[in-house]
Amino acid sequence: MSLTFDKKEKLEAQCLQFRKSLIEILHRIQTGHPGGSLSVCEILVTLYFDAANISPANINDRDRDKIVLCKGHAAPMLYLCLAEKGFFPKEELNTLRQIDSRLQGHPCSKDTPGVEVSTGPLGAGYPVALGMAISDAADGVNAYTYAILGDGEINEGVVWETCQNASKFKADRLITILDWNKVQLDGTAEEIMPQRDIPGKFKAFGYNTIACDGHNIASISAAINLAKSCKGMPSIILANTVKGKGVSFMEGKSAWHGKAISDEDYRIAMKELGGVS
Ligand SMILES: Cc1ncc(C[n+]2csc(CCOP(=O)(O)OP(=O)(O)O)c2C)c(N)n1
Ligand SMILES: [Mg+2]
Repeated sequence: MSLTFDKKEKLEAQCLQFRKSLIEILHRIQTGHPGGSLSVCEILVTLYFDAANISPANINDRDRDKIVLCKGHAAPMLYLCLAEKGFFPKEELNTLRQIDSRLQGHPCSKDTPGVEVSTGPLGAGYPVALGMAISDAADGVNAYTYAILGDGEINEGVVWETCQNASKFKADRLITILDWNKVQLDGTAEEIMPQRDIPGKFKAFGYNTIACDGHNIASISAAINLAKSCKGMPSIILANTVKGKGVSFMEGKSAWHGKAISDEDYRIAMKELGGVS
């Protein structure tokens, strides 16, 4: 289904609100991962609030969609989505990364309602997502599994083992989205490990590749629709993104992968985002 103008505007407003909440929470707790959370914002919002059939009401249903945030360090943005969906009270967001909180630095499926797979070790979530998609297909379940990878994450060998299998098993119900911000933990992707032709590599592994603007809700939504229409092979959406998107001094900077937000940084960031609301 294509996105209506009203829905697109609503989701854009949601993204801005999440960016503000993220900066507020991470400033308060003086820890966490702003860069990769800001980068994946529109991808998660499009999935949770439009494309994917998933909610607290259907979480125990076999035929609902699944969302696996493989790049688990972006957990704060995932938690904002889950709280907004009603998986847990929004007040709980204030306990992020505290001892005994259900909202740890990386998502835990055992403790946190709505978290599909525990992730954090890069690459480890992807084969699990594929297994879910294959198992759904084998059981005739009418559902999609969405897996979100980071570009640093795809340096993990297990990602490519998963690709081989996704291709072999014609996993057309696995829709992978690459948060392609070209920046990793302490440098650019190019500096850390030249990755060469990423679309060409996925194509060589038997994937249908689709490009989109990962900060444009309509572009992400259209890419998901294209992926859904592709049969007999897995699809990957190469979502062009900017690490730290929305806060000028964080954009494209690996330093903001996981850095505490000072009072001054907080003041500037919130001003740029339009102030506390
Ligand atoms: C197996 C493994 N190695 C190293 C790390 C440490 N680490 C956490 S995030 C990260 C960089 C990830 O970069 P990317 O996938 O591009 O994420 P994003 O830019 O979207 O934040 C690294 C090296 C880890 N979590 N798991
Ligand atoms: Mg990256």
